[in-house]
Amino acid sequence: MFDIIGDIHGYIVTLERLLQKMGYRKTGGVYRHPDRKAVFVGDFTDRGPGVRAVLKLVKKMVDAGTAYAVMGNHEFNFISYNTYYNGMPLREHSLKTSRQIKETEESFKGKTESKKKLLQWTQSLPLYLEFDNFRVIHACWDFEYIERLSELLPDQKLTSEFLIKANRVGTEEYRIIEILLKGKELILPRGASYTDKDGNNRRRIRYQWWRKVDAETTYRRIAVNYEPEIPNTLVPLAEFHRHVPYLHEHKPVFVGHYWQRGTPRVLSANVCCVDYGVGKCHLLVAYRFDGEQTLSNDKFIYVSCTE
Ligand SMILES: [Mn+2]
Repeated sequence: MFDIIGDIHGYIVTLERLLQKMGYRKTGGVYRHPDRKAVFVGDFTDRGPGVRAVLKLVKKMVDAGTAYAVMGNHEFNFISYNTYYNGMPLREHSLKTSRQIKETEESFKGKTESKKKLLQWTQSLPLYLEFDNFRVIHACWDFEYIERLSELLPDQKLTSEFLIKANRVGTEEYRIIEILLKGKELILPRGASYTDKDGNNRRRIRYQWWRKVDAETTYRRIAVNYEPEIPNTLVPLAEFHRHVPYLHEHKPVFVGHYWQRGTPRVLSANVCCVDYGVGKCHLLVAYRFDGEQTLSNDKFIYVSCTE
């Protein structure tokens, strides 16, 4: 069976502690478990001190068949920042983007060959995984966009052409990456805003794409993370014209990305987020999945970050 592991963001020591706590042992330079496999939900890079080591560890496990991994939005940005087209990087090198990727770039200082190899491997990661009885994606399982993606990229690997288009606002490729790797958002009514965990003033909320919505749905109640400043006013139903809830009869789906707080708990009977914001005293979390259709809060395992 499978251990689905949340966003790591360069915290290598914490990752090794979680793997050991779950019974994985390093043999022949690779972590493995006698009868389980790990599944990583992406976001290996940025923030922590050991980005290169995390990428190496995960790649070794995937290459040896002891783990699976999907791409997160931070890997997408890492690739785009380091890919040039007509002499320009696909993701601009502004103060903001350079600050976001600082720890990742630093971990590769003087390691040009290693960076090239790991960038190539990162670009080969699938955007989603579908198993017999569960699914994995970094942020949002949307049937329509996943079908469209599988038409555009039949073998699931990001091509240069797709990557170029996906960095251009307004293209279908851009939209696919936004939805699958960053989730769905709603723009707040005119004049409304709130302050997020990093102190940024925001006019958009990430919303619970898996939920059923109706005429009573408010911005505050449908937001993924509760913030008292989000207005409790009704969301016009027209905002949900493309909304398809993730019904309970669908296979369980595991995501990262959403930086949950408190004691780990499932988002619904068949939707589970394993991102608890590792770093700054938060948790690195895994869900130990044994094929159940109804997920349980008892199956989380975690370590707190000490790096
Ligand atoms: Mn993310």
